[in-house]
Amino acid sequence: VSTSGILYPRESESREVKSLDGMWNFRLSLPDPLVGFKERWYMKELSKSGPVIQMPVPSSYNDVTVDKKIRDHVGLVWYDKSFFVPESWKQQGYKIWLRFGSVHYAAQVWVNTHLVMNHEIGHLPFQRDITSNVKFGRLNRITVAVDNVLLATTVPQGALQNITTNNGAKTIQTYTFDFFNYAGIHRSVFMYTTPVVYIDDVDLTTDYTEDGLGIIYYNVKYGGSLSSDETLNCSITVLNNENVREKFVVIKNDTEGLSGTIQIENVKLWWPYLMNDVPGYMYTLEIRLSTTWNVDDVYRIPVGIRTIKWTNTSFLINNKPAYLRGFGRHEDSDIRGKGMDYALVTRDYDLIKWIGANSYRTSHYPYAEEIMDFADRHGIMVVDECPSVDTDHYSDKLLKKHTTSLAELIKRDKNRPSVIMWSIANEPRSDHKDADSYFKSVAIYVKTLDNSRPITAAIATDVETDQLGQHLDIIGFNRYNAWYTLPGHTEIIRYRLEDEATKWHNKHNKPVFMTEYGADTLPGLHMNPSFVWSEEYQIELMSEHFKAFDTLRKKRFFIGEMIWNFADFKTEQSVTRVGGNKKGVFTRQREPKSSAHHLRKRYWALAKQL
Ligand code: GCB
Repeated sequence: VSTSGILYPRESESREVKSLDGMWNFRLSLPDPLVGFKERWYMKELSKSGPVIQMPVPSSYNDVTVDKKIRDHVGLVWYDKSFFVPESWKQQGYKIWLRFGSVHYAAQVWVNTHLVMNHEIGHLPFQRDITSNVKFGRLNRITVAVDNVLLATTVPQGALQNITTNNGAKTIQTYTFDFFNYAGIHRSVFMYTTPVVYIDDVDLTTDYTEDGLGIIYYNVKYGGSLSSDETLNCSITVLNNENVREKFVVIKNDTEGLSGTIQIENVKLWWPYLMNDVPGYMYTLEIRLSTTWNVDDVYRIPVGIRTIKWTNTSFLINNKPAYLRGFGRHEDSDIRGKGMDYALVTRDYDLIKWIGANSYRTSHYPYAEEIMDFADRHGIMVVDECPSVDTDHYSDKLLKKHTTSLAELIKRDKNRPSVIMWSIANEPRSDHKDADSYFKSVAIYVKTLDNSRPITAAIATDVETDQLGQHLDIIGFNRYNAWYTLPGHTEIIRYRLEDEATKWHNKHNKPVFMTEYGADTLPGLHMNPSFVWSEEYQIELMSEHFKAFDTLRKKRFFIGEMIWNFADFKTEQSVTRVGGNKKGVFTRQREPKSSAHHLRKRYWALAKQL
């Protein structure tokens, strides 16, 4: 893992940001998966290699066209785009960076025929200084090869299978996780500039005293090299949410580096939605780095001041116990697949607030930074999950990649007040004999990166055989009583749920929350009495869970409920999925099923009680 930072590109007096989103040239690597490498497609325009189509970025490529070959493609696809680098950027002596928010699953990037980046693991950003590869005042070209193949050593895991067809052998992708393996350039592509000596990374943690003093611990890291006769100065201005200056500090550049403490009187804390009149209060740190011979670099980073604590029975935010009312979700919608889309994100947060939720889990991979920004600003608590889902076939190689995904995630999201826990896995085969030492390593590693937040996971293994819970701070569990287990029998829910949650707590003496429960529901299917797949059944199943949750809440160790799922989403083709997974309380088009109204009553009632 590289030690440099991955700050989100923001323009400032010293930084220009240019979006490379839009239509890119696109083609599948066919018939030979490696033909693009053999014929070196990155040496010239992609359109010179053969026929291309136009593909939107950001977007998954799978559902944009009506071509099944594109939707179900296994292996490499190629993208390219031409763009200008202004001549003025050279005169100003800028460093030029190229940054991808996420390419799934693996990417190789060329700039003007030079290979500049290799990145594996989707859902996470990567960047590189490309100053020496660009041509100023002229047309430049980026070529990207994207591979969607998942194997036993990728995160998440998958396998290739050969099948025989009329036209001979064919390779298909298989995986056990329950969402479509969308691929492509999923998030925005930015080119941006910094001065030669620049703010590379910032670490922020926060605290406050009972008499209203807010405390920000900061550590600023710079990149680029100083000449021997050059000195470095750094200052931080804290602005409130009306952009009025609250504080100004000059940082000493001593042996400790650029680190220290800022105190803010009459602090306004960051509170979750419906826990305070002003949820999601954010200050801005305006960091200015000056050197003798270069232009100053200015970077503004939002910061919310709050504390997170946990005991063996509770989870506290600003020393107040918090009860999570939330969802498991997906980045998923019609046509764009996992492509980041501001209209969709805005609608989703509007629905989250309408329903009175205060939290969600980024099941089963990190979500776009733009989505996380909304969480910070609206006070929505996020259980931030790495892309490890259904982990099986434990190996050292897998462990390395799994921990890399967490390192990249924590580097990206460490300063976000909305992030309240790190989820290190969803439903791993944690009864496997190798799971114990594997997850012990993962958990220890995460603690070395961040010990200010608890770690959790969504466990599906039985309490008795699970090996993962012992390594967590907070236990999350997924259970489908009266769905996969005894479908139709909602009468088992209260007994089983109360029993199991209590067993989790008793085994580990840790707080427990339910990370998944739910029922597939076809909107518009009504049956009385309730029957599986009907809107009535989803409501009945939820009501029984609510009763169990209320009993459990009285026992104090139970800290939250997250229904599966926020909205319907696409999965692999299977006979148990009718047009995808239908456990959403909203449809895939983000309209409510009856269950959304039912959940809304509960979440608002809970919000008022607490
Ligand atoms: C689970 C998985 C989730 C699935 C869900 C289901 O346990 O964590 O990815 O979508 O069950 O609906 O089967």
